[in-house]
Amino acid sequence: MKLPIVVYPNKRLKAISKEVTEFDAKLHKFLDDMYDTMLESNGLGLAAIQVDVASRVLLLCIPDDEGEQSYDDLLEVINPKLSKMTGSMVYQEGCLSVPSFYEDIERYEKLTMIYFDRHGNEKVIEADGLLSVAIQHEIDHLDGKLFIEKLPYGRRKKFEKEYKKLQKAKK
Ligand code: QAP
Ligand code: CO
Repeated sequence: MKLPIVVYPNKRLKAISKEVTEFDAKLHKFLDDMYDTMLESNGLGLAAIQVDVASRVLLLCIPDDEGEQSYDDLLEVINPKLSKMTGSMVYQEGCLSVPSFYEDIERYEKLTMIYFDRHGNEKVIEADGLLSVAIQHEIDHLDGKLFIEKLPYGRRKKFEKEYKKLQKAKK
């Protein structure tokens, strides 16, 4: 079931999400609904707060070399913690909660993430490139942060102006 997406400037996106404690059927149904929502919206990542649930849950599904997204590459991430962040890279990011806007953002190039899967099993993954960038973007959501907050003052101003114009045109 597809869930409605919360979009900027909705203040719910600033909520600090809480750790998951129950790895039960309700969580599994929610993860399945998040997956439907992400795919139907053409996303490669989605955090729970983007569908108005303040839990430390996120999904990632990075397309392969042909640009295909497959269920086999789905990463369900619960209560993540980052370590061993190294290097830096710039990637043009977007966000389902900031529709039709893309900007270059600097992030760590490599990192290690410890997290739990849907059954409460602890996992470790080493990530670089797009996966590393996407992990950092989604974990920022769990802490109430959006990628546009990383823009320098001038570009942020330009964004606010263009975004307002776009929102008006949509109404
Ligand atoms: C986060 O973003 C991300 O504006 C996931 O009209 C993005 O899935 C991490 C999307 C880039 C790393 C690099 C955005 C779809 C999807 C839009 C997304 C839109 C339709 C964004
Ligand atoms: Co996002």
